[in-house]
Amino acid sequence: MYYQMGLSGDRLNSSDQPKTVVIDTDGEVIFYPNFFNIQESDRLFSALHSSVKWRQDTIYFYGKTIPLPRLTSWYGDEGKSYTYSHIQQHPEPWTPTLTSIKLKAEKISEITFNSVLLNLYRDGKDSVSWHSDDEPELGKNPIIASISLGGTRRFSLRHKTSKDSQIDIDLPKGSLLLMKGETQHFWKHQIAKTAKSVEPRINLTFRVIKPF
Ligand SMILES: O=C(O)CCC(=O)C(=O)O
Ligand SMILES: [Mn+2]
Repeated sequence: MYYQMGLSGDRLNSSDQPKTVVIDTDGEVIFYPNFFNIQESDRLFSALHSSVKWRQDTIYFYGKTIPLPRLTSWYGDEGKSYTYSHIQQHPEPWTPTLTSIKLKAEKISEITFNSVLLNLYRDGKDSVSWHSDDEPELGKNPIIASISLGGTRRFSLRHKTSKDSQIDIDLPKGSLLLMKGETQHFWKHQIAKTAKSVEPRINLTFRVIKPF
């Protein structure tokens, strides 16, 4: 079966925020479309776009150095380092803007995060390929709060062993996608490239890095 998720999905109103359950099998993914309103989303996008220390990282692939198809940055508590796509990341210290977003994400996630990975997708050619956030530093069954600002991009989830299990969901500005339980064990996710004209997008994934 092929699902097209949109704002018309099942809506549960157990909290003050409208939410949609995207996955409830082999993990849990919950979508909050209006986590930030449009005005607040635009303000945060501008603030982060101009102030974050964006980096062009590279990966080493079959003997070649390849630039990642997006800019990234890593902020977090001092002393937390993290390996992402074989890149050792040292966090920048929290800024007031990032701390304010973190506090709001923590309230809804009911967990204290100690780091955030930011991605800047400059246009439709920027992407992140199929992966799970299953690095050992994240521990078993990590809770990841993923916030979208700027242009809408399509996020896809695919079960690792069930065929035809792809779920697509467009992530508009101001939305929050919460991934928890066994999601990273059973599912992969991606942001595919698109030929459509899209505005730049910033994604923030708040995470908990465990001590080694
Ligand atoms: O941009 C997104 O929505 C997802 C980013 C992502 O999966 C990651 O950075 O691990
Ligand atoms: Mn990810």
